[in-house]
Amino acid sequence: MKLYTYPLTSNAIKVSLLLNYLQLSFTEVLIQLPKGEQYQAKFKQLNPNCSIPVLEDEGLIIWESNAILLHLQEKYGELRTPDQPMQKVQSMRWLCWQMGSWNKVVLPYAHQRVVVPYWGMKANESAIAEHADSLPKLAKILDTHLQGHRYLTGEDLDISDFSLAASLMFWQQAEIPVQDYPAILHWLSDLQASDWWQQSASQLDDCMRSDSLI
Ligand SMILES: N[C@@H](CCC(=O)N[C@@H](CS)C(=O)NCC(=O)O)C(=O)O
Repeated sequence: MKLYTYPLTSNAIKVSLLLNYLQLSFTEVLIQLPKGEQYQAKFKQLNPNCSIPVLEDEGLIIWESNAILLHLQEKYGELRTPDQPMQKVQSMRWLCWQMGSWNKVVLPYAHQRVVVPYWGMKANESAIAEHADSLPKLAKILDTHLQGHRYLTGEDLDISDFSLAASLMFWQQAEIPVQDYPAILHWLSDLQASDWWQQSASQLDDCMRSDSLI
């Protein structure tokens, strides 16, 4: 299994979290986004969108990070039992919400305040401000839901947890304003305490310290 990735982005982090959770071994192929490697013809053949992450698994090429999570869960995770169809629907709902609503608002924080400075450039705060007004509404929806559930689809960890929590990996450093949403923080600290989260966080930390992502 090969993962084409640039580990410092939340769409890549969510895949790394799940791979570590499932304890799957894979070869990481670094696509240097700051050098524009995503536009090279060879990579474009894998993903015509010119974006990471891309998973190659036994000849199957999968792009779109949430589709990768779904594939890993279906092939290597515990399959959902047929008597829980609503859990699958709930999972899909949160995955759609993450990609369609949450990402647009939350992703710019870490990108502008962590990734861009790491590349030696100045954060563009207006890219954050463009959607920042929507954050309280979305955070409230997530927080209210989590008040009644340990994880997004109930008592069991789900791929939608990986998908949404990945974007909060750098929430303090990026000053993503979720500090007033106790259920989000509780859910996040539960995830952060796990071995697989710690493993992904420390792999990311090692990459950043070695300057291998520039
Ligand atoms: N919806 C896609 C988004 C992929 C995406 O935008 N990836 C970014 C990094 S998070 C990327 O590769 N950007 C490169 C570029 O835009 O040039 C997914 O979830 O996989």
